[in-house]
Amino acid sequence: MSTQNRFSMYAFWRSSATYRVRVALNLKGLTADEHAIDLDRGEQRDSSFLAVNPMGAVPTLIDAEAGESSPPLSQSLAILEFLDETTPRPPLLPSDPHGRARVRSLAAMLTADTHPLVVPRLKRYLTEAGFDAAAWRRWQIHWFTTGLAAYEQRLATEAATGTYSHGDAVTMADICMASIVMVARVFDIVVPDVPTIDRIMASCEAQPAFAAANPWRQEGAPPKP
Ligand SMILES: N[C@@H](CCC(=O)N[C@@H](CS)C(=O)NCC(=O)O)C(=O)O
Repeated sequence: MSTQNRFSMYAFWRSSATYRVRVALNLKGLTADEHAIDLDRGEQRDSSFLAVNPMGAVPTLIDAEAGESSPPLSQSLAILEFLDETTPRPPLLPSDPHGRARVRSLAAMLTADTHPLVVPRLKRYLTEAGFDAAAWRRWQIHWFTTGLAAYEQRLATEAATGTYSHGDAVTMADICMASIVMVARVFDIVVPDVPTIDRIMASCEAQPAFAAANPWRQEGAPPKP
């Protein structure tokens, strides 16, 4: 019997976008063999990796069952939707269109409007443009706080918020929220005054699928300071 895993994934231990896919795989009882792309060493810009993902970013998921003409799967949200369509249980999106739109909107606040502002390629550009370590830290704190405060405001004021960001089951929104809180923690940034996020985060972390995706538990992670 073949022991080869269906999925393999280019990943990095602290990557927020990779964390999203790890949680989704765990929730659905799937696994992926990981190949580390060391973002601190700039391996994402190696020509061999750019041939796999021209954006030079992780995660990138390879599905051994995909046809020869199917490219690697990139973009964490596209991967989450792919996993949800191919392994529907437990669902990562609600069943009604308004609910799905709300969850996708919450997810996009953090994955489209927050996360790209704190990735290594942006740090590299701003550093070359004159940012020192203190300016970068102020920048990180500003954008993590802006994104999570806006997310908190929606959770605290919208009736659809429940045990989790949308109702009483984990959705894509929680995975994205946790991915941003986690990477902020890795950078030792704690955003204050987000009680709803803190409450939901505690519920997420109590679940094995989230706990197993903790960045500090991944291969390649340095000892936790
Ligand atoms: N929108 C992409 C973001 C991917 C991304 O930027 N990943 C980061 C790690 S979390 C990365 O690989 N960055 C490399 C760089 O910025 O040079 C997704 O959701 O997958």
